[in-house]
Amino acid sequence: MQGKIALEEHFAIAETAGDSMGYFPEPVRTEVRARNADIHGRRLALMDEYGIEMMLLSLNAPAVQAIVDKARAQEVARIANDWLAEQVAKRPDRFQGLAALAMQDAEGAARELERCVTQLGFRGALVNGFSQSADADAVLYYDAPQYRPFWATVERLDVPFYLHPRNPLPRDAHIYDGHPWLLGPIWAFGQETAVHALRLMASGLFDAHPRLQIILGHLGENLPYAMWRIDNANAWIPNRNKWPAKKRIGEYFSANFYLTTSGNFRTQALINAMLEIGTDRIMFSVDWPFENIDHGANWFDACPIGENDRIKIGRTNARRLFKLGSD
Ligand code: GRE
Ligand code: ZN
Repeated sequence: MQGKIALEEHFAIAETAGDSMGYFPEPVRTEVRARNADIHGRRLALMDEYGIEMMLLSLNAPAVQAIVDKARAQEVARIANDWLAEQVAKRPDRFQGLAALAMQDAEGAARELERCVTQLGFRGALVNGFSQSADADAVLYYDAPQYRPFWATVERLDVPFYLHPRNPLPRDAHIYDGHPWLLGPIWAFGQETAVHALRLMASGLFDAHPRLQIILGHLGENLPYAMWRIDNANAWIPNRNKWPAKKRIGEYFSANFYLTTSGNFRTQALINAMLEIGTDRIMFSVDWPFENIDHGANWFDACPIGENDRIKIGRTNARRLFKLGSD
């Protein structure tokens, strides 16, 4: 398919280039580092070759979220966003931006998002899971009350928020002791991100801000497969669990979430996601440079779904959500 849009596509700046490299032994590490640093060379050539008209670009992970010094986290986010704006300005027909945000400071993050959207023309934000903070060794999840004004800003600006994976901190990762292979993209990224998304759904955030739209990668971090059981297990025994939100968890999933195909190029998983959340809420992505454009595009272009669905998932859903034009 020509004209695809891909939206979980990363780059790195000098300050973040070393992040996550532990997952890539040589010689792939050198290759991924080079991919991360490139925008207009090989990346653009591969986009041409595999029918990707546009990438929405975002900083790599965990980057800003793992910087415990609040002021430094804000500085790195700003450096990355300014650099990204310069790259987008060179080829706005092929690249658009998603903002990095130092969520360590909810108010500052809202201000930076507003700057990125209104002054730099960015289309939304991509944040790498919880943020670390030096205060009391905290891990900050965004269902916490101090983030409500931030979410009000996201809703007012009418831009989507991509909740991208990161690993749990070592102190919270004992289940993986002796099995480090389970960390990162193999399992822990998805587990961590799915729980964060469920926290948002249960918190009442989407009752207060019903127009918020959260994007999850990797075909929903396994949530489409789990959604029925979550609500059913909570429904058949009265008063088993209580949460602040007014509706069933699945209702928020269907109304406030979009999924992308990043790094999960599997027809069976796509069809499950289509049945659970619907074709209007799934969008093509690769997860370059950590996954491969040829793997994602070759699978997607040939996977056995209807052509109307391919066009929606490959292009028009993203055009609508990110206000990229109506065709
Ligand atoms: C990512 O998407 O950010 C990522 C990493 C490291 C390994 C795989 C991966 O940061 O998808
Ligand atoms: Zn990614």
